[in-house]
Order: sequence, then C-alpha cells, then structure tokens
Amino acid sequence: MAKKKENIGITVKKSENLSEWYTQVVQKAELADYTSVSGCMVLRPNAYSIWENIQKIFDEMIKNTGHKNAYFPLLIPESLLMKEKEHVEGFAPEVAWVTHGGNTKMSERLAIRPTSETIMYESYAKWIRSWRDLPLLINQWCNVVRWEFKYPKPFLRTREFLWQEGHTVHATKEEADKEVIDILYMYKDLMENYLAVPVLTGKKTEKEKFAGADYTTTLEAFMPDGKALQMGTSHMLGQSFAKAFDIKFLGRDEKYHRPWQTSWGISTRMIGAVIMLHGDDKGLVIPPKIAPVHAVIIPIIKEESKEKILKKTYEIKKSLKDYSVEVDERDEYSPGWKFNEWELKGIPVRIEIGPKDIEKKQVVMVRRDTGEKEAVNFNDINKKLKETLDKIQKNLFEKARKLIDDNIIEVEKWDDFVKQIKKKNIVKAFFCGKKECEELIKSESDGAT
Ligand code: 86X
Repeated sequence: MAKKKENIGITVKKSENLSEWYTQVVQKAELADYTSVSGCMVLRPNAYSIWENIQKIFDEMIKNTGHKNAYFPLLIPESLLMKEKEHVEGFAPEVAWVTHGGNTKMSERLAIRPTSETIMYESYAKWIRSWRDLPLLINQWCNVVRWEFKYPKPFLRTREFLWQEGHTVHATKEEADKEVIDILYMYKDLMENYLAVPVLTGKKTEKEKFAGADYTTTLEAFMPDGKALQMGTSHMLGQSFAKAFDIKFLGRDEKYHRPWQTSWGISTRMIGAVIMLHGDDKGLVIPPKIAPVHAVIIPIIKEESKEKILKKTYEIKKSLKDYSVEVDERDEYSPGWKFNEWELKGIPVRIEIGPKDIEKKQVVMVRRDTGEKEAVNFNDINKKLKETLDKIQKNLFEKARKLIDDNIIEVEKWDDFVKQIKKKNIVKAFFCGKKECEELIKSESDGAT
C-alpha cells in the first residue's frame, strides 16, 4: 500500500523567509546535518557527491595547466604560524589549538591549519634551489578550521570546511600576475559554466584584501537577499612570504633572486550559493553538470503490468549509460510522493513510465527547473535527455544572470548611491580606492562593501 504523504516538503516560501527556507532545504534534501559541535557539520552523501563533482572538474582544469596535488600536515607549530606577522594578526582569534598529547602538555602548541601558507612555504624554502625548480605549482585539497563566533550556516559559514588551496612560486612578477588572473578565470569558468552561478570578478579594496597579499582578486555571486557572496579568491602575494620564509633561487645569471608567489582557494561554500540561487519552493535544484544523479525513472506500477513496466524501465536505464540514472521502484510510496521527494532533492529530470506509456511506446520526461512535461518516444530518450539537461543548465544560468543584471544599478551621484544600496541593489559607481572613502561609504550606506 502506498503511504500517505507525510510532511516532508518545504513549508515556507523562498520569497517569504529565505533563511528558514534555506535551513529546511539543507535538512530535508539531506545535504548537511548539525552535530554536537557548533559550526561543525556533516556533509551528507547528497552534498558530498556534489563536492566530488566540483573537485573533479576543477582538479582537471589545474592538472591540465601543470599544477600538481600534494598534502601538507594539519598541525602547524605556533612559532611557524607567527612567522609572517601581517597575515596572522587579524586572524589570531580564530585559530584553534592542540595543546595536549594524551595528558601531556605539549612544549609548543600546534595550530589546526586555518590556511597552509606557513607550513607549505617552510618546505618550499628547502625545495627551491634554482630557476630550474620554477615555477612550482602545487595545490592541496583539504579541510581547514577557523573558530568563528558568528552564527553558523551550513556551507556558508562553518568552523570546519573543505577547500582547495593552490600555492605557486614564480621567477618573475609578470608570471605570478598571470597566474593570479588565469586562476581567477578558471574559477569563473567553473562557477558560471558548471555551477550556473554568474559572478562578478574584480580586485578587493585595500581594506578587504588578504593582509599578506599585494593584491587580492575575487569572484562574487549575487544572492536573492541582495547580498554579495564571496565565491573564491586569487591572491598576488608578491615577495613578502618569500622574504619571511627565505625562499630564494639561483637565476641563470648565477645570482640569488626572490621569487614571486600566488595563492588561491575555493571551498564548500560554493554549494551554499548553488542552493540559495537555484532552489525554489519545492526544494533544491541542482545544475545538471554537477548533479550526482541526472535523471530518475519512476515506473508507475499496476499489479497486472508490473513485470512489463519494470523490464522496460531497466532497458531504458541501460540505454542511458552515459548518465547517472536512478530507478525508484519502491512500492511502499505512491508515484506522487516520489515525485515530490525527487523534486525536493533537486534531481534535474524525472522520467515517468506507466501502462499507457508502454502502449504508446513513450515515456513522460519532466524538467525540475520549469516543471515542463513532454512525451518522448522510446527511440528518442537518449537524445532528448541530453537536450533537456543542456536546456536546464542554460536556463539556470540565465535566470541567475537576469537576477544579477536586474539588480546592478549604475549611478553617478552620492545620494543615488545610498538610495540604491538601501534598496538592496548592487551599485556600479566610480570609486577612488582610498581607505577613508571606503570607511565613509560603509558607514553612510548601511554597510556597503
Ligand atoms: C587568508 C588566504 C589564502 C590560501 C586564500 O584566500 C586562498 C587559499 N590562503 C587566506 N586567511 C588567513 O590567512 C588566515 C590565517 C589565520 Cl591564522 C586564520 F586563523 C584565519 C585565516 N583566514 C584567512
């Protein structure tokens, strides 16, 4: 018997209470869960598989451009972490420490990495000898911990998160400048063409740049609440770390030189942006290119035709071997209940097949993003699925693009600037870049950054 519909759906509208809506989607789509440690959350399989897809895409991009992966230790001695003062100063209150091994107090406490510049550059100083060792292009995928006290939000603000951090060393400033921009545009490609999240790229102000960097470039997405969300950063570190860690190389001219460095990172926070931006009142909507499951086939089973329908269902699944396809043949749930559940989980395409469809040699294909239904002949399923996934991918991006475009307002006067910021728009205006002006802007306009 089919179960009666329980209240597994989202009970608030996205437009009415974004924050509550977000929390419900995360929980009910089984993306993440809280634990007994505040700010430390479980990435459940539905979210971790999205992360694995993102990793795979970006990992290939950086490998194709000569970068290699490595793994550096989790624990960083205090003295090492403090070596480049400028970069730690503002962050020191967020460092989590390991102080004991069993009952024995350590002679020097160890930081749980908040970022890995120090531990990596200590090694770099040993490994880099001559111009032949450059460029050094290393990335690591790992977890980091920052003990923040702001209210945690799954994916968007957690004390532990997963990320990649790339750390490169170059012989010349020009090469390092180029690396910063190349990575920035790889990030943009990933975010726009795979996550379907349009981003604005640019340079952070003096106040907002990474203190250890000469300059910081950033990618910012625009959320439905009118706020910008930082999706990634790519820094030009200049020579400051090379000096602090005494990284040098013997040039072709037989003289010692200071190399130039970059660092860059993206994290599981991106998943939060995907949820916020693409989700709707029915729940999650996953862009096809990062979806762990592309399509779910739901056989509409009547006792007399059960065998026939299941046989065809698995035939179809087999014919779709280029895609990740699930079959939901649970008979304790009604078709309608299953439809709702797969919609809640954001799976891009639903394929329904019932007794009448078999007779007509067709299935019904349903898009998650628009709800559009279409009858598709058995012979066209493969082709149609590809087309539909492409359409969904494109539509999600274009909808998000429109949201950002509609909310960017260009102004020339200060009063208009303040007015538009208060309306939660993104404002495009001239900015002199001075620190005093930045502070004034922030205080006079409800905290614009
Ligand atoms: C800044 C800079 C940089 C590599 C990236 O943005 C991309 C990947 N690193 C990270 N940052 C800190 O340096 C930092 C340091 C300490 Cl000690 C901390 F507790 C928190 C931090 N947060 C950010």
